[in-house]
Amino acid sequence: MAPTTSTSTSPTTGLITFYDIALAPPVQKTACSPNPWKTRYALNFKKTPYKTTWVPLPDVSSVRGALNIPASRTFADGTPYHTLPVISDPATGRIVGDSFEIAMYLQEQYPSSGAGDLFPVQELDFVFGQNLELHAPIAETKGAEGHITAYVKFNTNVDSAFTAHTQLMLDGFPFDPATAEECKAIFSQRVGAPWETLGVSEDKRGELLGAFEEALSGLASLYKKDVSGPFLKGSKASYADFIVGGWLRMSRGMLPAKEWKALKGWHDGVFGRLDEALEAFAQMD
Ligand SMILES: N[C@@H](CCC(=O)N[C@@H](CS)C(=O)NCC(=O)O)C(=O)O
Repeated sequence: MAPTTSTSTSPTTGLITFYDIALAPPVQKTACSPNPWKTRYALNFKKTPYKTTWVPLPDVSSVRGALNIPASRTFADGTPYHTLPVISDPATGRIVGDSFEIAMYLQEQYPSSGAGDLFPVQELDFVFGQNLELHAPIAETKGAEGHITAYVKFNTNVDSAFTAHTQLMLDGFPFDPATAEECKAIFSQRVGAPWETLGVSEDKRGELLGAFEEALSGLASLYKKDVSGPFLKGSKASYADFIVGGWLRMSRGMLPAKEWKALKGWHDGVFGRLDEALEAFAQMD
């Protein structure tokens, strides 16, 4: 996969632009796309000044296309899948269009900014064994080296563990009423089934929630290694926490309230504590 970055010819000064997906207004309250959240956490951790551009879901392809960067995902039939987040950094002229590559870019470009190292050395041996058949497979980021490859693997496995259960969240998708029908049609077309049939009915939720809790047990064990918490490395957050935290934001924003409350309590409450602690890196402009 080609790196999802480009360099324009004339770097200038100014704020980084961070492109996130606009859902129902007020967008700051409903933002719950996991990959953009990983980036927001990373930007706030680094304290790199930025400005958010909110992009309506149906406009993601055209906005990204205008930035001249390749798609970071591919649909199962081989066509490009244009996604956010993207950041554009006028200080270097770089435009980066994949959440993991953005984190690596920030670490490389701003090594000691803010809270310091996004990628401290640590054991991240969480594996989600299930093989997912997705309409747009999850790709492993290329270009990472050394100990950062453990973070890449962790990212892929955490993405898979949550993605396997996002069906539970579909009925709570906070569509912007202005584009809801258009978005539902796009999603329906991707999976080849009407939107209304994609959620999970009341009688089947218990079983799938049980599987979700079980899927997160290995991840929870990692969190319990340093019992001081709330992060994997105790009081020091790292990009691994932001990966999990991005998905917790989606869970918080889209699961029915009582199921989100249950998730926060699973495995002795490690995920609830993590989500709360990540408020320190959740500021929006
Ligand atoms: N590998 C990419 C994946 C990004 C991704 O899947 N973004 C989703 C939101 S979390 C998206 O933009 N979806 C737009 C759509 O489904 O139309 C990354 O890590 O940035």
